[in-house]
Amino acid sequence: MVFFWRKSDVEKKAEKGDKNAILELIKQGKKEKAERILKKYASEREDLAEVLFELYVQEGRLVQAYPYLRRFDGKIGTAKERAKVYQAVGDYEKAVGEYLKVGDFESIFNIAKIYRQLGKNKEALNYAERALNIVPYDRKEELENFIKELKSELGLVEEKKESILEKLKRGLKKTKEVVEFGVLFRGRKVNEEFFEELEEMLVKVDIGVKTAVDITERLRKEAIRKNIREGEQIKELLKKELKELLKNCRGDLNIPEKNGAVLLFVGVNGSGKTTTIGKLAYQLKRDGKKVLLVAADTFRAAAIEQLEVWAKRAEVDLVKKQEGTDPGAVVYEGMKKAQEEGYDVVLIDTAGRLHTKEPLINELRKIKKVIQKFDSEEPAEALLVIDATTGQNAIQQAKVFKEAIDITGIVITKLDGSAKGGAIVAICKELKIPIKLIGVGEKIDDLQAFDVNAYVDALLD
Ligand SMILES: Nc1nc2c(ncn2[C@@H]2O[C@H](COP(=O)(O)OP(=O)(O)O)[C@@H](O)[C@H]2O)c(=O)[nH]1
Ligand SMILES: [Mg+2]
Repeated sequence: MVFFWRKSDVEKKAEKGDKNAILELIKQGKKEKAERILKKYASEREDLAEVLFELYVQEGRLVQAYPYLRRFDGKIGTAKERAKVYQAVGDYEKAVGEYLKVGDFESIFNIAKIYRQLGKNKEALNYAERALNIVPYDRKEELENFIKELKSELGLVEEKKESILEKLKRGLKKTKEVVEFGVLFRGRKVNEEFFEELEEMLVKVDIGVKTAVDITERLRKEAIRKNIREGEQIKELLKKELKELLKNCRGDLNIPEKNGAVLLFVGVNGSGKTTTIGKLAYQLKRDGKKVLLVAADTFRAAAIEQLEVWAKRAEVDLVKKQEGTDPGAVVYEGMKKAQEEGYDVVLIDTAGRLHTKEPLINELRKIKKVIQKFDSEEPAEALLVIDATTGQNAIQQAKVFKEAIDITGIVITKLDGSAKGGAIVAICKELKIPIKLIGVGEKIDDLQAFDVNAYVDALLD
């Protein structure tokens, strides 16, 4: 609507509270006059309060707009205007409510900023991530920086997750430093010298002399038959050989779905039993299992304490008794607790003093007997833990433990600290027991299933 007023008429009518006249005054730029008139009526008349409210908002005088908003119970202005006013006076709850009604990028981002200001970083992150779905191109960087800062304040700075292969490569670093397969294969001509070097390297990584000689011999023949001249091609053949050799060397951990599945860990002192139990407990707990640790290595107090530290780290329960207690008695208590309190998995730590062979064997047999008093089908696994740095010597140790108890699987630890990453091949060939887990570091998530393809690729690439 367009009105043609004579100046005096406009002012007169405006003074009497005529809304159109007041709007005309504002249009003419006489905002101060309009404001003075509006203030006179605004506490009574909602339509004029709204005009005044909008006048204030447009001029950025948000605090002055607030009383009218309150007076009319949040019913004047647009949701966006109301949100801005509430935010300006610190009525954050109402501001968030109004911004949510608007729902555009700016509003959702503003909510995130409000929460951050209030120190509620989690909520802030939640809304910032919602805003990310609707962010216009030119605001993206700003929002992403905001999110980055929040995450870092929340301690959520995402460490890039290492893939299994990357972790394995890191784990095999030492082996690969000593024996540089990469250098051998890259750009080398395939001749007798090449095969001699290859054989030497295979021996060095401890896959076993006979295996090394056999494999090299097969590759020699293959190279002639297929007229192979490039090292890279031999690498692929060697990978195939090793994968074939290891094909039957892996196994999955057997944890039956029932109450009180038992995993018994045996192995010489220092092989990594306690550490492995800690890492595994953490994984099982993360998978939603109720896990109980049993400290049946009672020979030294420090061994019990070490398991206790891991139990805390993995946030699982622990059964322990005093140093020197009969391990059978600790296992008894653990099994009883597991049964009574419905634990899914029981991980039992044991002592492994090889120089006392007979007592060791008796102790393990007794532990097994105690377990079977509770459940004749257990233990589901008796895992022999082997330190990779001992290389093929581990095979001798394994024989002692096999005398005492049926070993159902092998855990190879410290692959990261060993230059003998190839010992897995020898151990597998010799013992014919599946390798179920490998340890590639001292951290809680440095334990993985044995993946033959990943292992061979990591060793040779
Ligand atoms: N680098 C490395 N160290 C390990 C690994 N597993 C265990 N260890 C270390 O080996 C040492 C002995 O381990 P421990 O669990 O106490 O062996 P246990 O005597 O068989 O219980 C500890 O210092 C562990 O931190 C592994 O996979 N990598
Ligand atoms: Mg231990």
